[in-house]
Amino acid sequence: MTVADELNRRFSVAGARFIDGNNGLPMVKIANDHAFALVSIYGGQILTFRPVRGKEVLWRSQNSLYEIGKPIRGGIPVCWPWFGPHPAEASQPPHGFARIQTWQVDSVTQDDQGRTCLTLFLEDGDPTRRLWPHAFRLELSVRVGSDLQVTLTVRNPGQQPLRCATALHTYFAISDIRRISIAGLKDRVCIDKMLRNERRPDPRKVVVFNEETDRIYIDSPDTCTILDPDWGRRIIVAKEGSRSTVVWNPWIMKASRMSDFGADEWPHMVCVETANVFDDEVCIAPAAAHTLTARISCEAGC
Ligand code: TA6
Repeated sequence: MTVADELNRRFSVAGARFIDGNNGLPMVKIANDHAFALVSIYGGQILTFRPVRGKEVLWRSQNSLYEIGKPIRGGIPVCWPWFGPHPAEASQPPHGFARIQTWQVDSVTQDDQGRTCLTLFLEDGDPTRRLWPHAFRLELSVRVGSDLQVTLTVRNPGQQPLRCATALHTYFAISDIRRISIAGLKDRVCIDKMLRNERRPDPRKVVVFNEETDRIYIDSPDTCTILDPDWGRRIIVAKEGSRSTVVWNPWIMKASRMSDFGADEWPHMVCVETANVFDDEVCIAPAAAHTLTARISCEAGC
């Protein structure tokens, strides 16, 4: 009996089925009246989301790896408890360890609107305490309807305050990075990682792309919209509990240096990440919790 078989035995709900996915990793395939989605239990990572009347919303590399201990390139990786390189130990996994651990399934249900609701969780254990000596519980709640709602809750069961960075590192599928723009970040202070983390407000009404772009917009709680005229669609990224927005495209050279990123894929993705990083890291009191939510929807037109 595989992990998927056991999960199907424990959780049986219309519109959701556990499968042995890529490389045998346990995943849950969701197909309801609103949308299709695929979620990897490994990493607690949403891999695809496609409304029944529309194109795929999330981007995933053709070269993604599906190996325990390595992150899956694409979808919505969970970056926690640090963002980017580990602040002190270069040997630690980038973007924390949550995306390279196998999570557990807490519940799978269908609500009264036919939306599929999945909750996964990850708790501290020997593998995580070797990397980060704190007790914690992460809960990822995914609601698949005509929009995709993702909520990450960080609980602090310990006796000491828990300081952490969090990001839903969402990869969006787009027509061409040189033809899209992102609205919602005007006048927000941006930390530009391409300019040695220089900080300055971005006065532009929309962010456009003509080179490698790696920017953290701090104190940016607003909804962002990806405007994609060639595909005639807008992707709306609304959020709660998030004060940072990270915008990334590796462009040609950086993409060519990543083995899990196809050489010709860089024009067809953009990351708009719902986060609390850098100045916006959160400090969670003992017995308290912090919740961050992204709500992703698509509209026709631009
Ligand atoms: O969110 C942007 C970023 O921090 C970039 O600097 C780049 O490293 C990207 O994340 C991907 O990181 P990964 O560890 O998934 O290759």
